[in-house]
Amino acid sequence: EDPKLLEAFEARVTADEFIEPKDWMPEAYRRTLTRQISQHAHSEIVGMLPEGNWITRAPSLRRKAILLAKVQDEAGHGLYLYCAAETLGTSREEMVEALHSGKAKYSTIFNYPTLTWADIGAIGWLVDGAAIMNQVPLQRTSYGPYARAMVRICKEESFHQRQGYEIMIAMANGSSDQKRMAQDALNRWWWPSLMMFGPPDADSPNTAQSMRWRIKRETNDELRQKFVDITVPQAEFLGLTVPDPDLKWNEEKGGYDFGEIDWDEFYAVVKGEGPVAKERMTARREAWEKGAWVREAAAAHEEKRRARKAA
Ligand code: FAQ
Repeated sequence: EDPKLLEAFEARVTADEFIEPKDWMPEAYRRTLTRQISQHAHSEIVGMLPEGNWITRAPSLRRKAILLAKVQDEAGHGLYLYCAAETLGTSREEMVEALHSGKAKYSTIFNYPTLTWADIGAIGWLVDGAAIMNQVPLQRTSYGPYARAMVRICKEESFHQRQGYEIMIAMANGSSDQKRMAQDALNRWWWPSLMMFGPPDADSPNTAQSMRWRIKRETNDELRQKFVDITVPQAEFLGLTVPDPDLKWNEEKGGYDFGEIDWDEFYAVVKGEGPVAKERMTARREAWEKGAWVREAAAAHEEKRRARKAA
Protein backbone atom coordinates (compact mmCIF):
# COMPACT_ATOMS: atom_id res chain seq x y z
CA GLU A 1 0.00 0.00 0.00
CA ASP A 2 1.23 3.46 -0.94
CA PRO A 3 2.42 5.19 2.26
CA LYS A 4 1.35 8.58 0.84
CA LEU A 5 -2.22 7.36 0.34
CA LEU A 6 -2.24 5.86 3.80
CA GLU A 7 -0.99 9.09 5.31
CA ALA A 8 -3.64 11.15 3.49
CA PHE A 9 -6.33 8.67 4.58
CA GLU A 10 -5.26 8.85 8.21
CA ALA A 11 -5.16 12.65 8.09
CA ARG A 12 -8.75 12.70 6.83
CA VAL A 13 -9.86 10.32 9.58
CA THR A 14 -8.10 12.42 12.21
CA ALA A 15 -9.83 15.53 10.87
CA ASP A 16 -13.18 13.72 11.39
CA GLU A 17 -13.98 13.64 7.70
CA PHE A 18 -16.23 10.82 6.53
CA ILE A 19 -14.65 8.20 4.27
CA GLU A 20 -16.99 7.40 1.36
CA PRO A 21 -17.31 4.21 -0.75
CA LYS A 22 -15.25 5.42 -3.72
CA ASP A 23 -12.45 6.91 -1.59
CA TRP A 24 -9.16 5.12 -1.22
CA MET A 25 -8.94 3.14 2.03
CA PRO A 26 -6.49 0.60 3.45
CA GLU A 27 -7.54 -3.00 2.86
CA ALA A 28 -7.53 -3.70 6.60
CA TYR A 29 -9.97 -0.80 7.15
CA ARG A 30 -12.27 -2.22 4.47
CA ARG A 31 -11.99 -5.71 5.97
CA THR A 32 -12.69 -4.77 9.57
CA LEU A 33 -15.60 -2.52 8.59
CA THR A 34 -17.14 -5.23 6.41
CA ARG A 35 -16.75 -7.60 9.36
CA GLN A 36 -18.31 -5.24 11.89
CA ILE A 37 -21.15 -3.90 9.72
CA SER A 38 -22.14 -7.30 8.35
CA GLN A 39 -22.09 -8.83 11.83
CA HIS A 40 -24.18 -5.92 13.04
CA ALA A 41 -26.65 -6.61 10.19
CA HIS A 42 -26.76 -10.32 11.05
CA SER A 43 -27.49 -9.41 14.68
CA GLU A 44 -30.49 -7.34 13.65
CA ILE A 45 -31.86 -10.17 11.51
CA VAL A 46 -31.21 -12.97 14.02
CA GLY A 47 -32.45 -10.56 16.70
CA MET A 48 -35.93 -10.77 15.18
CA LEU A 49 -36.23 -14.40 16.30
CA PRO A 50 -36.37 -14.19 20.12
CA GLU A 51 -39.06 -11.52 20.00
CA GLY A 52 -40.86 -12.97 16.98
CA ASN A 53 -41.42 -15.94 19.29
CA TRP A 54 -43.89 -13.80 21.29
CA ILE A 55 -45.88 -12.03 18.56
CA THR A 56 -48.66 -14.61 18.56
CA ARG A 57 -48.73 -14.70 22.36
CA ALA A 58 -48.61 -10.99 23.21
CA PRO A 59 -51.05 -10.31 26.07
CA SER A 60 -53.20 -7.78 24.19
CA LEU A 61 -53.87 -6.46 20.69
CA ARG A 62 -52.03 -3.24 21.56
CA ARG A 63 -48.94 -5.14 22.72
CA LYS A 64 -49.09 -7.35 19.63
CA ALA A 65 -49.23 -4.37 17.25
CA ILE A 66 -46.29 -2.69 19.02
CA LEU A 67 -44.16 -5.84 19.03
CA LEU A 68 -44.93 -6.53 15.37
CA ALA A 69 -43.79 -2.99 14.48
CA LYS A 70 -40.62 -3.35 16.53
CA VAL A 71 -39.64 -6.63 14.91
CA GLN A 72 -40.29 -5.12 11.47
CA ASP A 73 -38.02 -2.19 12.40
CA GLU A 74 -35.26 -4.71 13.12
CA ALA A 75 -35.63 -6.18 9.62
CA GLY A 76 -35.28 -2.64 8.28
CA HIS A 77 -32.13 -2.06 10.36
CA GLY A 78 -30.65 -5.26 9.00
CA LEU A 79 -31.36 -4.12 5.44
CA TYR A 80 -29.84 -0.62 5.87
CA LEU A 81 -26.76 -2.27 7.36
CA TYR A 82 -26.39 -4.87 4.59
CA CYS A 83 -26.62 -1.98 2.09
CA ALA A 84 -23.93 -0.04 3.97
CA ALA A 85 -21.70 -3.12 4.04
CA GLU A 86 -22.28 -3.78 0.32
CA THR A 87 -20.74 -0.39 -0.51
CA LEU A 88 -17.44 -1.90 0.66
CA GLY A 89 -17.55 -4.48 -2.12
CA THR A 90 -18.99 -7.67 -0.58
CA SER A 91 -22.36 -8.87 -1.88
CA ARG A 92 -25.38 -9.54 0.29
CA GLU A 93 -25.29 -13.21 -0.82
CA GLU A 94 -21.69 -13.57 0.36
CA MET A 95 -22.54 -12.04 3.74
CA VAL A 96 -25.59 -14.24 4.25
CA GLU A 97 -23.55 -17.29 3.22
CA ALA A 98 -20.90 -16.35 5.81
CA LEU A 99 -23.61 -16.22 8.49
CA HIS A 100 -25.18 -19.52 7.50
CA SER A 101 -21.86 -21.36 7.31
CA GLY A 102 -20.94 -20.10 10.80
CA LYS A 103 -18.01 -18.00 9.53
CA ALA A 104 -19.60 -14.69 10.49
CA LYS A 105 -20.69 -13.93 14.02
CA TYR A 106 -23.79 -12.24 15.36
CA SER A 107 -24.40 -10.86 18.83
CA THR A 108 -24.23 -13.43 21.63
CA ILE A 109 -27.35 -11.94 23.19
CA PHE A 110 -29.65 -13.57 20.64
CA ASN A 111 -28.57 -17.07 21.65
CA TYR A 112 -30.62 -16.87 24.85
CA PRO A 113 -34.26 -17.99 24.92
CA THR A 114 -37.31 -15.79 25.61
CA LEU A 115 -39.18 -17.78 28.24
CA THR A 116 -41.93 -15.41 29.40
CA TRP A 117 -43.63 -12.19 28.29
CA ALA A 118 -41.47 -10.28 30.77
CA ASP A 119 -38.47 -11.19 28.59
CA ILE A 120 -39.91 -8.96 25.87
CA GLY A 121 -39.86 -6.07 28.36
CA ALA A 122 -36.34 -6.94 29.48
CA ILE A 123 -35.06 -7.15 25.88
CA GLY A 124 -36.43 -3.70 25.01
CA TRP A 125 -35.13 -2.20 28.22
CA LEU A 126 -31.72 -3.90 28.48
CA VAL A 127 -30.82 -5.23 25.01
CA ASP A 128 -32.05 -2.20 23.08
CA GLY A 129 -30.63 -0.03 25.86
CA ALA A 130 -27.20 -1.61 25.39
CA ALA A 131 -27.57 -1.40 21.61
CA ILE A 132 -28.25 2.36 21.77
CA MET A 133 -25.33 2.94 24.11
CA ASN A 134 -23.09 1.28 21.52
CA GLN A 135 -24.76 2.81 18.46
CA VAL A 136 -25.03 6.48 19.41
CA PRO A 137 -21.24 6.94 19.12
CA LEU A 138 -21.33 4.97 15.85
CA GLN A 139 -23.28 7.88 14.31
CA ARG A 140 -19.83 9.49 14.23
CA THR A 141 -17.99 6.45 12.94
CA SER A 142 -15.53 7.35 10.17
CA TYR A 143 -17.26 5.45 7.36
CA GLY A 144 -20.05 7.64 5.90
CA PRO A 145 -22.65 5.01 4.90
CA TYR A 146 -22.38 3.27 8.31
CA ALA A 147 -22.66 6.56 10.21
CA ARG A 148 -25.74 7.63 8.25
CA ALA A 149 -27.47 4.26 8.69
CA MET A 150 -26.91 4.66 12.44
CA VAL A 151 -28.78 7.98 12.63
CA ARG A 152 -32.10 6.47 11.68
CA ILE A 153 -31.47 3.22 13.52
CA CYS A 154 -30.78 5.09 16.77
CA LYS A 155 -34.05 6.99 16.55
CA GLU A 156 -36.01 3.76 16.20
CA GLU A 157 -33.90 2.01 18.82
CA SER A 158 -34.68 4.62 21.47
CA PHE A 159 -38.37 4.08 20.85
CA HIS A 160 -37.76 0.33 21.27
CA GLN A 161 -36.01 0.91 24.56
CA ARG A 162 -38.92 2.98 25.87
CA GLN A 163 -41.48 0.36 24.88
CA GLY A 164 -39.50 -2.31 26.73
CA TYR A 165 -39.17 -0.19 29.83
CA GLU A 166 -42.88 0.56 29.71
CA ILE A 167 -43.62 -3.19 29.73
CA MET A 168 -41.28 -3.52 32.73
CA ILE A 169 -43.12 -0.70 34.55
CA ALA A 170 -46.44 -2.46 33.94
CA MET A 171 -45.09 -5.83 35.12
CA ALA A 172 -43.19 -4.46 38.14
CA ASN A 173 -46.33 -2.67 39.33
CA GLY A 174 -48.66 -5.55 38.55
CA SER A 175 -49.65 -8.66 40.50
CA SER A 176 -47.06 -10.46 42.62
CA ASP A 177 -46.71 -13.06 39.83
CA GLN A 178 -46.02 -10.33 37.29
CA LYS A 179 -43.46 -8.71 39.55
CA ARG A 180 -41.76 -12.06 40.03
CA MET A 181 -41.63 -12.57 36.25
CA ALA A 182 -40.08 -9.10 35.82
CA GLN A 183 -37.38 -9.91 38.40
CA ASP A 184 -36.72 -13.30 36.81
CA ALA A 185 -36.31 -11.67 33.37
CA LEU A 186 -33.86 -9.12 34.82
CA ASN A 187 -31.93 -11.96 36.49
CA ARG A 188 -31.55 -13.83 33.21
CA TRP A 189 -30.87 -10.87 30.85
CA TRP A 190 -28.58 -8.69 32.99
CA TRP A 191 -25.27 -10.50 32.49
CA PRO A 192 -25.81 -11.38 28.82
CA SER A 193 -26.58 -7.67 28.21
CA LEU A 194 -23.22 -6.66 29.72
CA MET A 195 -21.55 -9.20 27.40
CA MET A 196 -22.99 -7.44 24.34
CA PHE A 197 -20.25 -4.81 24.61
CA GLY A 198 -17.61 -7.43 23.84
CA PRO A 199 -14.50 -8.63 25.69
CA PRO A 200 -12.63 -6.36 28.12
CA ASP A 201 -10.45 -3.80 26.30
CA ALA A 202 -7.31 -5.66 27.34
CA ASP A 203 -8.57 -8.80 25.55
CA SER A 204 -10.17 -7.09 22.56
CA PRO A 205 -8.02 -7.68 19.48
CA ASN A 206 -9.83 -5.11 17.31
CA THR A 207 -10.36 -2.15 19.63
CA ALA A 208 -7.00 -0.35 19.41
CA GLN A 209 -6.92 -0.18 15.60
CA SER A 210 -10.65 0.55 15.32
CA MET A 211 -10.27 3.45 17.77
CA ARG A 212 -7.33 4.81 15.75
CA TRP A 213 -9.35 4.66 12.55
CA ARG A 214 -12.36 6.11 14.41
CA ILE A 215 -14.52 3.16 13.43
CA LYS A 216 -15.19 2.77 17.15
CA ARG A 217 -15.47 6.02 19.08
CA GLU A 218 -15.55 4.48 22.56
CA THR A 219 -14.09 1.25 23.86
CA ASN A 220 -15.99 -1.85 25.00
CA ASP A 221 -15.29 -1.18 28.69
CA GLU A 222 -16.19 2.53 28.48
CA LEU A 223 -19.57 1.76 26.94
CA ARG A 224 -20.26 -1.09 29.38
CA GLN A 225 -19.57 1.22 32.34
CA LYS A 226 -21.91 3.90 30.95
CA PHE A 227 -24.61 1.29 30.45
CA VAL A 228 -24.36 0.07 34.03
CA ASP A 229 -24.43 3.64 35.37
CA ILE A 230 -27.58 4.51 33.45
CA THR A 231 -29.41 1.24 33.98
CA VAL A 232 -29.00 0.61 37.72
CA PRO A 233 -31.17 3.61 38.71
CA GLN A 234 -33.78 2.43 36.21
CA ALA A 235 -33.88 -0.95 37.97
CA GLU A 236 -34.24 0.86 41.30
CA PHE A 237 -37.17 2.86 39.93
CA LEU A 238 -38.83 -0.44 38.99
CA GLY A 239 -38.23 -1.78 42.50
CA LEU A 240 -36.20 -4.66 41.06
CA THR A 241 -32.80 -5.98 42.15
CA VAL A 242 -29.83 -6.16 39.79
CA PRO A 243 -28.44 -9.72 40.18
CA ASP A 244 -24.93 -8.65 41.16
CA PRO A 245 -23.87 -8.78 44.83
CA ASP A 246 -20.71 -6.78 44.00
CA LEU A 247 -22.59 -3.86 42.52
CA LYS A 248 -21.68 -0.75 44.48
CA TRP A 249 -21.60 3.01 43.84
CA ASN A 250 -18.04 4.27 43.72
CA GLU A 251 -18.08 7.93 44.71
CA GLU A 252 -14.51 8.51 43.57
CA LYS A 253 -15.01 7.37 39.99
CA GLY A 254 -18.58 8.64 39.85
CA GLY A 255 -19.84 5.28 38.62
CA TYR A 256 -20.73 1.80 39.79
CA ASP A 257 -18.26 -0.97 40.50
CA PHE A 258 -19.67 -4.27 39.33
CA GLY A 259 -18.90 -7.97 39.53
CA GLU A 260 -16.79 -10.06 37.18
CA ILE A 261 -18.50 -11.14 33.96
CA ASP A 262 -18.40 -14.86 33.21
CA TRP A 263 -16.09 -14.64 30.18
CA ASP A 264 -16.06 -18.43 29.75
CA GLU A 265 -19.78 -18.27 29.11
CA PHE A 266 -19.26 -15.35 26.69
CA TYR A 267 -16.65 -17.19 24.59
CA ALA A 268 -18.72 -20.38 24.62
CA VAL A 269 -21.75 -18.46 23.29
CA VAL A 270 -19.58 -16.67 20.69
CA LYS A 271 -18.51 -20.11 19.50
CA GLY A 272 -22.14 -21.09 18.99
CA GLU A 273 -22.74 -22.94 22.23
CA GLY A 274 -25.56 -20.67 23.42
CA PRO A 275 -28.74 -22.33 24.71
CA VAL A 276 -30.63 -21.76 21.43
CA ALA A 277 -27.83 -21.06 18.92
CA LYS A 278 -28.60 -24.11 16.77
CA GLU A 279 -32.28 -23.25 16.68
CA ARG A 280 -31.47 -19.68 15.57
CA MET A 281 -29.28 -20.79 12.67
CA THR A 282 -31.75 -23.46 11.58
CA ALA A 283 -34.51 -20.83 11.52
CA ARG A 284 -32.38 -18.44 9.42
CA ARG A 285 -31.32 -21.13 6.94
CA GLU A 286 -34.91 -22.30 6.54
CA ALA A 287 -36.15 -18.73 6.02
CA TRP A 288 -33.50 -18.22 3.33
CA GLU A 289 -34.39 -21.46 1.54
CA LYS A 290 -38.14 -20.91 1.81
CA GLY A 291 -37.69 -17.37 0.46
CA ALA A 292 -35.85 -18.55 -2.66
CA TRP A 293 -39.01 -18.34 -4.79
CA VAL A 294 -39.47 -14.69 -3.78
CA ARG A 295 -35.94 -13.80 -4.89
CA GLU A 296 -36.42 -15.74 -8.13
CA ALA A 297 -39.78 -14.08 -8.82
CA ALA A 298 -38.31 -10.62 -8.15
CA ALA A 299 -35.42 -11.33 -10.52
CA ALA A 300 -37.81 -12.65 -13.22
CA HIS A 301 -40.01 -9.58 -12.81
CA GLU A 302 -37.03 -7.27 -13.16
CA GLU A 303 -35.91 -9.18 -16.26
CA LYS A 304 -39.35 -8.78 -17.89
CA ARG A 305 -39.50 -5.11 -16.99
CA ARG A 306 -36.12 -4.51 -18.56
CA ALA A 307 -37.09 -6.41 -21.73
CA ARG A 308 -40.31 -4.39 -22.01
CA LYS A 309 -38.38 -1.14 -21.61
CA ALA A 310 -35.89 -2.16 -24.27
CA ALA A 311 -38.65 -3.13 -26.74
N1 FAQ B 1 -21.32 -11.25 20.37
O1 FAQ B 1 -12.05 -7.18 19.29
P1 FAQ B 1 -13.49 -7.16 19.69
C1 FAQ B 1 -28.84 -5.19 17.88
C2 FAQ B 1 -16.47 -10.80 18.82
S1 FAQ B 1 -27.52 -4.81 18.89
C3 FAQ B 1 -20.64 -11.94 19.42
O2 FAQ B 1 -13.87 -6.31 20.84
P2 FAQ B 1 -14.95 -5.41 17.89
C4 FAQ B 1 -30.12 -4.40 18.03
C5 FAQ B 1 -16.00 -9.79 17.79
O3 FAQ B 1 -16.86 -9.78 16.66
C6 FAQ B 1 -26.26 -6.06 18.66
N2 FAQ B 1 -19.36 -11.69 19.10
O4 FAQ B 1 -14.39 -6.82 18.38
C7 FAQ B 1 -31.28 -5.24 18.44
C8 FAQ B 1 -14.62 -10.27 17.49
O5 FAQ B 1 -14.66 -11.39 16.62
P3 FAQ B 1 -14.32 -11.27 15.04
C9 FAQ B 1 -25.38 -5.83 17.48
C10 FAQ B 1 -18.75 -10.70 19.76
O6 FAQ B 1 -15.63 -5.65 16.60
C11 FAQ B 1 -31.79 -5.12 19.71
C12 FAQ B 1 -14.15 -10.82 18.84
O7 FAQ B 1 -15.34 -11.08 19.59
N3 FAQ B 1 -24.64 -4.62 17.60
O8 FAQ B 1 -28.68 -6.05 17.10
C13 FAQ B 1 -19.39 -9.93 20.74
O9 FAQ B 1 -13.91 -4.37 17.93
C14 FAQ B 1 -32.88 -5.92 20.12
C15 FAQ B 1 -13.26 -9.83 19.58
O10 FAQ B 1 -13.98 -8.65 19.99
C16 FAQ B 1 -23.47 -4.44 16.94
O11 FAQ B 1 -23.01 -5.30 16.24
C17 FAQ B 1 -20.72 -10.25 21.05
N4 FAQ B 1 -21.41 -9.61 22.01
O12 FAQ B 1 -16.04 -5.03 19.01
C18 FAQ B 1 -31.89 -6.14 17.55
C19 FAQ B 1 -22.81 -3.10 17.11
N5 FAQ B 1 -18.51 -9.04 21.23
O13 FAQ B 1 -15.37 -10.37 14.44
C20 FAQ B 1 -32.97 -6.92 17.97
C21 FAQ B 1 -21.64 -2.88 16.19
C22 FAQ B 1 -17.36 -9.23 20.54
O14 FAQ B 1 -12.95 -10.63 14.96
C23 FAQ B 1 -33.46 -6.80 19.26
N6 FAQ B 1 -20.50 -3.65 16.57
N7 FAQ B 1 -17.50 -10.24 19.69
O15 FAQ B 1 -14.38 -12.65 14.51
C24 FAQ B 1 -19.57 -3.23 17.48
O16 FAQ B 1 -19.67 -2.15 18.04
C25 FAQ B 1 -18.39 -4.12 17.73
O17 FAQ B 1 -18.27 -5.01 16.65
C26 FAQ B 1 -18.44 -4.89 19.09
C27 FAQ B 1 -17.20 -5.80 19.17
C28 FAQ B 1 -18.41 -3.91 20.24
C29 FAQ B 1 -19.68 -5.76 19.15
